[in-house]
Amino acid sequence: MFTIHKLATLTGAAFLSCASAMLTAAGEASATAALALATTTTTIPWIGDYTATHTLLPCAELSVTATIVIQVPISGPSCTAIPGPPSPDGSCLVNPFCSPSGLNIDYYRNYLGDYSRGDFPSSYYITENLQPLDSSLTNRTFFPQDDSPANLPVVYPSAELGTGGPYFVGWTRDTNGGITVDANNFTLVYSGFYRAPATGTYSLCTSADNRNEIFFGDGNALDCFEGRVPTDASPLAFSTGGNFVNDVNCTEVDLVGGRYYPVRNVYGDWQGPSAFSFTIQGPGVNQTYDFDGDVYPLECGSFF
Ligand SMILES: *[C@@H]1O[C@H](CO)[C@@H](O)[C@H](O)[C@H]1NC(C)=O
Ligand SMILES: *[C@@H]1O[C@H](CO)[C@@H](O)[C@H](O)[C@H]1NC(C)=O
Ligand SMILES: *[C@@H]1O[C@H](CO)[C@@H](O)[C@H](O)[C@H]1NC(C)=O
Ligand SMILES: *[C@@H]1O[C@H](CO)[C@@H](O)[C@H](O)[C@H]1NC(C)=O
Ligand SMILES: [Ca+2]
Repeated sequence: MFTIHKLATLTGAAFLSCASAMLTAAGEASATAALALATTTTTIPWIGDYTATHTLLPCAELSVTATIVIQVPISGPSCTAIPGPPSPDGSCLVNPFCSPSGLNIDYYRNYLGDYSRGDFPSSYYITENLQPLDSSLTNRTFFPQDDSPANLPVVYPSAELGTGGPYFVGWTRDTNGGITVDANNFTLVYSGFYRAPATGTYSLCTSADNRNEIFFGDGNALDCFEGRVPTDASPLAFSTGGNFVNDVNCTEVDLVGGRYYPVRNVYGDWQGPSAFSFTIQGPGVNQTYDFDGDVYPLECGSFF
């Protein structure tokens, strides 16, 4: 099947040769040749699915005139494949003119002891309708392990945690996209689209102090139709860490080259030192957390 963007209708007996021939939807060269011979050309813009095979009759069977409909696919900006459907492979439609300016990174409030500790849900930033404290773009999904500061005043703001919940006043750290956070406790959401460079099986891996959840694909990272982010999705993988031990967890996904897959990482640090890594490895792609040229912000999505 094939999405038709333009139909050219040709009328005229001159076009028909004595040989039998088949014109198919993909035959752009045939379509061009046919246009050159046409006596009448009518172009009708049309969006929809239409699979066509037209058989030209031998001369002996010809009546005086005939009408041939030829499908002419729209030509893309640089001959890249026409984007596939949003599902079932999990990819979204993305504006093909959008440039890979990075993933969105949004910094949210995460009270000491909340997300990334226990079963506090990662969807809280949506269900509580939080506004980001800061937002930017980034091609990188990694920041290294840090340690608690030695010379800052300590308070214990959480009644529940008591002395188990020290808060170092004035402690900050750099993360990604130029965003500096309250290093004691914070949440970062990385979201956008990953354009798979090739078809094959990819491995998505993460480690975190204290927790990261990987959401990937249509209906999981976001809904490709409306762009809505689900609050009830289960992550494809998650990892937890702390006390300088951050184990890696991975998941595998089958991707089609050239398609755009929505991805969302919800990272949290509920207390103390922090660290984060999200990597992708695939066919011809070494494991990396640097995605220059391969990631697109949410605003590039074609939603309805
Ligand atoms: C960190 O936790 C403290 C205590 O709950 C809170 O006052 C502060 O707003 C939190 N910082 C962030 C960035 O969430
Ligand atoms: C890795 O994921 C499994 C579930 O798939 C989970 O039980 C385990 O706790 C995770 N490991 C870490 C370090 O979070
Ligand atoms: C992947 O890593 C190997 C070994 O370091 C290197 O030789 C190769 O060029 C890398 N491939 C890409 C696509 O970066
Ligand atoms: C991400 O990489 C692309 C391609 O190199 C670049 O154009 C873009 O400015 C980068 N974005 C950020 C936030 O660095
Ligand atoms: Ca921590």
